[in-house]
Amino acid sequence: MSGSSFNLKRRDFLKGITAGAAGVVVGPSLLTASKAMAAEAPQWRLTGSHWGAFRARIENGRVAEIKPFELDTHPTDMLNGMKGMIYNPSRVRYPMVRVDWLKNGSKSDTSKRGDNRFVRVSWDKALDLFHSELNRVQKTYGSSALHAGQTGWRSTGALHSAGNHMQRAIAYHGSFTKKVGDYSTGAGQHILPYVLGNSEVYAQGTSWQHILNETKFLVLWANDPVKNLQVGWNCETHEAYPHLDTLKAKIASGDIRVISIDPVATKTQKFLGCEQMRINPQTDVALMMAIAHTLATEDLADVDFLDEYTMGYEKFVPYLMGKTEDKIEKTPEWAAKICGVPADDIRQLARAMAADRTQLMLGWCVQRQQHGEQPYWMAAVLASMLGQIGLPGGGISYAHHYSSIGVPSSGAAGPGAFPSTPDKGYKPVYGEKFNGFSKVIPVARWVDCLVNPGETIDYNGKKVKLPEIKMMVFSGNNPWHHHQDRNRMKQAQQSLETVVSVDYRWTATCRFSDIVLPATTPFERNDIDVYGSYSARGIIAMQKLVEPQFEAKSDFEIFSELTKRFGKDREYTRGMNEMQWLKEIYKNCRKANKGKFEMPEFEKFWEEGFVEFGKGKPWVRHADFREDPEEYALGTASGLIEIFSNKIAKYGYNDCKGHPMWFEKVERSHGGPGSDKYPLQLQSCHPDQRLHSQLCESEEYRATYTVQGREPIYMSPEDAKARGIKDGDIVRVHNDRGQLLAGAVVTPDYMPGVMRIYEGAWYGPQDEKVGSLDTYGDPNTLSLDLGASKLSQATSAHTCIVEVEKFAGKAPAVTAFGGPQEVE
Ligand code: PGD
Ligand code: PGD
Ligand code: 6MO
Repeated sequence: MSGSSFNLKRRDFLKGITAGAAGVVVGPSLLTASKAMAAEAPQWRLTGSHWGAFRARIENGRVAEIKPFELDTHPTDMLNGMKGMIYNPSRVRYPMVRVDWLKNGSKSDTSKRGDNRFVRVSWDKALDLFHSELNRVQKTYGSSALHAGQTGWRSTGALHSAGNHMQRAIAYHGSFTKKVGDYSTGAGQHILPYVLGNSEVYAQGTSWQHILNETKFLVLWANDPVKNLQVGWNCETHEAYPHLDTLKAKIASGDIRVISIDPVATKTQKFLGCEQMRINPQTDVALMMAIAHTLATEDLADVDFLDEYTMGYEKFVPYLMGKTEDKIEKTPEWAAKICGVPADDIRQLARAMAADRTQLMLGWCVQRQQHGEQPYWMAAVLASMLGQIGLPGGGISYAHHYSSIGVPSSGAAGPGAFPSTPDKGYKPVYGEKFNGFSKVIPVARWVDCLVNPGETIDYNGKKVKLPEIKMMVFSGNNPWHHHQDRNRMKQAQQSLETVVSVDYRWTATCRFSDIVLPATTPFERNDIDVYGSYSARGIIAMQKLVEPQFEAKSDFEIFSELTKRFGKDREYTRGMNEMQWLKEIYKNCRKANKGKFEMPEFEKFWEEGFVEFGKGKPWVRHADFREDPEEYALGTASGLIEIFSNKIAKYGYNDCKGHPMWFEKVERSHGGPGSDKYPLQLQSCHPDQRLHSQLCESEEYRATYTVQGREPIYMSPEDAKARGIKDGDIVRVHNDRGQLLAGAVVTPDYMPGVMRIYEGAWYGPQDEKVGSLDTYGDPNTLSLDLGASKLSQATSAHTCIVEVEKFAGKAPAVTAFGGPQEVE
C-alpha cells in the first residue's frame, strides 16, 4: 500500500534495529521475534495500540522515537501522531472541578456548564465529591437517575479497559442505567439477526484468500477498507493490507473486477484503481431495488437458492413489482431519478452481478442513517437472489473493512478482560431502584432521556420508558464527539445535576462536565493484549513507556480509590495490583490454550514481549448453512434467510416493515426533502488520520491536515465555484441545528452536492450558549439526532443536509484545544 511514511519492509526494519547482532534469522516465528527483541538496546520498549504495535525509544524518561513492530508490514501513518498523544497542551493534568459546581454542587447554574472555567483540586477532594454525589443520587432518586453505561473506544489492553473499570466500580456502589447497541452498527446489528440469524457486523468473514482466488466481481458498497483498516478494536496487525495489494494486482491483470458504489472516490478506490459508481447519498435502497427488479424480470434470480435457503420472497416480489401499497414498480427508471445512476447502468450492474462469482462487501456508513436497517436487509435479499451465499468468494459480507476481518483466525484464545461487572454474590451499597423506568436504553437515545424523561418509545419489539437521569459518568468514551446535534445536547444536558468525566485529554466532554479526573494514556501503564482482534495472531505485552504525566492515574487506580470510599476496594481489585492482574490474565489465557498453543511462563513472555500463534486456515462464511440448511440452520425464526420477517411485520412499525422497502428520509440532498433550503449532504465519515476524536489533540500531526488551523471540509469543485469558495478558504457550514467553521479542501473526489467533515473533530464552541459558533469544525454540530427507526433506535448521523458559505471577516480563534481556564 502506498501513502504511508511508515511503509517499511519488515526486513529493512530488522536490519536497522539489529545492526551488530549477527546471526539473527528473519522469519515470522516466536523465536525470531524474541531474538530480535533481545538484540535491542534496553531503552526500546514494545507496546500495542488501536493503531498497531510499535517500539518506542525512551530517553530521559520521555518517548523520543517510535518504530513500527517488525511483524507489521503495513503500519499506519497515524503512528506519526503517537508521541503527540502523550505530550500535548490538551492533556488533563490534575483533577478539576467546574467553578460554579464547586461552589453550589448539584444546585449549580448548569447553563454555565461549558464555560470551561475550572478549579484544580486534590485527588482526595475530587474523589470525595464523586463519591458523595453517587450517594446523593442513589438516595434521592434511585438507580434510574444515574447513567454510567455509555462506552466507547477506550484504549486497547485487557486490564486497563476504561469502561470496564467505571462500570464494575460503580456497580459495587449501586445500580445504574445501561445501554444496548453501539454507534457503529446500531441499525445493522438489529436488523441482521432477523434476516441472517447473526449480527454479521462483528462476525468473522470469508477469508481474503478465497475472495482473491474465486471472486470475479467484487462490489465495495459504501466501503473504504484502505482507510478504515488502519485501526482495530484490539492491537491492530494490518494483516488485510497484503491482500489488498494482491487485489490491486489482480484488477490490473484483469482477473477480477471491482466497483466502489459510493458518492466519493474513496482512498480504496484510488489505491486499487477500480471502477466507481457515484450514487446520491441515502438512496442505496432505491438502487438495490432496481437491481432486484432487473434480476427478477430478466430471469437472472437463482430460484433454486431462493426456494431452498430463504423464506418470504413471494411476499417481497409484489412490492418490487408495484402491486402493493405504494403501487410503484421499482424499475431502473424509477430508481435512476432517486439515486442518480442511469437506468442502463443499473441493468448492466445487475447483469454483471449475476454473470459470475460475485461478492458484495458492505461498509457501515449506509446504516448510520435514518432507515439504516433497509440497505442491509435489501443487500441480503440481493445476495439471496444471486444465490451465492456460502460459496467461496461469493455472497455478502458486512465487515471486511473492520479490524482485519477476513484474515483467518488462529483459533487461539486471547487474554480475557478485566471484568465489567462485579463478582458473583456481590452486595452493592445501594439496592436497585428503577422506579418503573427501563434499566437499559438504546445507546443513542440518552439525550432523548434528558429531553423527554418518562416518555415511552418503541424499540425492537419492546417498549422502553426513558429514565429521568440526573447524573452521568463518562470514561473511555467521548459523547461530545460521538453523539449528534450539539445544540440539542447542550440544552438537554442542563437538566443534569452532575457530570463526571475520566479522560486523559481535555475533550469537549470534559469541558461540559463538573468533575474531571485525569487518566493515564495507554503508554503510562503496563498491560497485555491480543495481537489481531479477529486473527488472534499472538499476545503482546504493552510495556509502560513513561511514568504517568502530571497527576494522571490509571482507571484501575482511580476506581480502586473510589471503591475504597465505600469499602469495596478489596472486592473490586480482588486484592491484586496491576502486575498481579496481568499475571492472572496471562495464566488464564495460557490455560485456555494449553495443548493447542504453546505459551511460555509469564516472566519470559513479559521479557520478550510477544507470543506468536501462527496463521489460521482460510474459511468461508455460511458454507455450512449452504451445505446443510437444516443441520446448520441460521439463528432466524425460520432457520432460513428471511426476506420477509413475520416478527418484524407483527411489530407494526411504520418505519421498518415485514420486508425491505424504500423509505424517503426526513432530509436528503439531491432533490430530497429539505434540499431546497439545504442542498448539500454532509457526510461525517471515519477519519483517515484519527481514530474518532483520538489523535486530534496530537498537535504536530493535526497540523498535517488542518486548513488555517480548522478541520477540513471536502467539497466538489462545482459546489465550491457556485459559492465563490476557493481551496484553503475558511467557510461557515450551517443548517437549522447549528453552525461551524471549517477549512475548504476542493477536490474532484467529491460529487456535486456531497461534502465531508470527518467525525471526531473536536468541538470548540465560541461560548457555552446554545447555538454558538463551533470554531474548529465538529460535524456533530450539524448532524441529526433521530432514531434510525423504531426497530433499532440507532444513530442517524449521516442523515444531514447543510449549506456552506465563504466566511467573511476575521475568524474567531479555535477554542477546542489547550484545556480549561484555570481559576484559583
Ligand atoms: P473516541 O473519540 O474514540 O470516540 O465514539 P467514542 O466515544 O468511542 O472516544 C474515546 C475516549 O476515550 C477518548 O476521549 C479517549 O481519550 C478516551 N480514552 C482512551 N483511553 C482511555 C483510558 O484508558 N481511560 C480513560 N478514562 N479514557 C480513555 C465513537 C463513535 O462515534 C463510533 S464507534 C461511531 S461508529 C460513530 N460514528 C459517527 C459518525 O460516523 N458520524 C458522526 N457524525 N458521529 C459519529 N459518532 C460515533
Ligand atoms: P466510513 O468511512 O464512515 O466507514 O466504517 P464505515 O464503513 O462506517 O464510510 C464508508 C464509506 O461510506 C465512505 O466512503 C462514504 O463515502 C460512504 N457513504 C456514506 N454515505 C453513503 C451513502 O449514502 N451511500 C453509499 N453508497 N455510500 C455512502 C466505520 C468503522 O471504521 C467504525 S464504526 C469504526 S468505530 C472505526 N473507526 C475508524 C476511524 O475512526 N478511523 C480510521 N482510520 N478507521 C476506522 N475504522 C473503523
Ligand atoms: Mo464505530
